[in-house]
Amino acid sequence: MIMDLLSDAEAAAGLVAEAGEVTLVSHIDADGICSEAILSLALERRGIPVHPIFVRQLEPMTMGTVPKDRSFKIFTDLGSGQQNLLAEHGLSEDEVLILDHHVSQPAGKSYREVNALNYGHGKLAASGVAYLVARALDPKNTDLAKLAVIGNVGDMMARTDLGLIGPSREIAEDGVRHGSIEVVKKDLNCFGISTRPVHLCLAYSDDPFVPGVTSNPNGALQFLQRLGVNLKHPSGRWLVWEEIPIEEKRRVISALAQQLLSHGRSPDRLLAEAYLFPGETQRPLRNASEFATVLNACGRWAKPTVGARICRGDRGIAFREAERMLTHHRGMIRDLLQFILEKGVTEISHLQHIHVGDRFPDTIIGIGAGMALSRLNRRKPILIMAEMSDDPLITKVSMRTNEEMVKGGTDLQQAIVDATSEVGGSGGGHRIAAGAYIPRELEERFIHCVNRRLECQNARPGQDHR
Ligand SMILES: [Mn+2]
Repeated sequence: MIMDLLSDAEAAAGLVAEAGEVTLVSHIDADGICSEAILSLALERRGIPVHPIFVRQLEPMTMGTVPKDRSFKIFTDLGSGQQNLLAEHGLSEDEVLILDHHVSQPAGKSYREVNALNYGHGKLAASGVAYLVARALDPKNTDLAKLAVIGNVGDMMARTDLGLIGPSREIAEDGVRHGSIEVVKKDLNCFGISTRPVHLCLAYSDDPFVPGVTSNPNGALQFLQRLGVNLKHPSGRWLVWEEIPIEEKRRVISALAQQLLSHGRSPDRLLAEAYLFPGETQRPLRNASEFATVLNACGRWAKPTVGARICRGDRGIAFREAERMLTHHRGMIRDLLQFILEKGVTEISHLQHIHVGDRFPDTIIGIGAGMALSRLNRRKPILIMAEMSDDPLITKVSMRTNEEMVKGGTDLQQAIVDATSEVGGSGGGHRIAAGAYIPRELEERFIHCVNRRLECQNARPGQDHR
């Protein structure tokens, strides 16, 4: 049966419109925070009271925060995979709506669900689904397209294809028509175009890996100086990529392409589509990926509601609090990166792994691992483990790989799901980044299970394909 995403979003909007009051349960990451903001704003505009609840994951303990009352329960960016918990909690089919993009696991009851995956859309995050429902509720809600784009970019929906595709791309077009989004078709595929000094922006980016520039701030600085690019503002501060004149941007891009080609590497991933918000005065909020990072920092430091207020337009108290969290977040990640590089990873046949114990919060280990990977063996995924502060029997696992390995057949989501089915625990994610919670005493076995899976995925391990 071919299901139609838009008509199901309309049906969902019909359900929502009839609700007397709503309890909205959402995830704490950028996609979850944007999903919450989109739906809450759309509901408030109709005069429907909303009570939002943010959870790190939906499990028996957090289900306890979902009230057993007469409110209509909407789950965003979670719920599809935990329908058994909803049923155990005693939620009936007519009081629940799930808007999600994680693999659906029906459990007895047939809860109403709009899940991008069920329509064959692998690149539409929950905030995109929430937006389609909000737009069906009232066409005026197209001002919320910006939040959907932030959520989608935050969930890496634009990563593999170097831009949003399908329904999420159309949502970005809504934002362009509304005037809140500017789409730059061929911008530098780089994080930090609105906040980082240009040489650091280049040095900290590893997709693609540019020899002499990536992970090499001094090399990047010299590279730009040789091109005669003006890197400083008359006041003496560093310019950011966004501020560089277009002719100089072109010069940098073609020099980077040359650099890649001269090292026998492909310039395919040098450019990507960027989603800018010209109306924003605060630099970290001027493009989708940096806005998403601000929201993720709020979520990871247990302040999702601060992110939610920023989504609603707060550029005062909430934004300043988020900035402090971001500074703290970056400092912590820098320490983690240094720790990984100094302690060193253990390399086995198809992956490299490290355990950070209780030194770092489990919510940031994946980011640190991703950053460390470009300075380690780039042909093997990294697996990082941390103790869970609230449960000593559980270990949090994060894995990261890069686009080159994904192209070669690596699929971390599959490897992690298969390994958890053997060892126990739960896991999921994407090809390029995945995570799991596993029993602590089975760490070693888990590592070897994942290693075996990766071996199957890549028939010619450790060989140079270049
Ligand atoms: Mn999501």
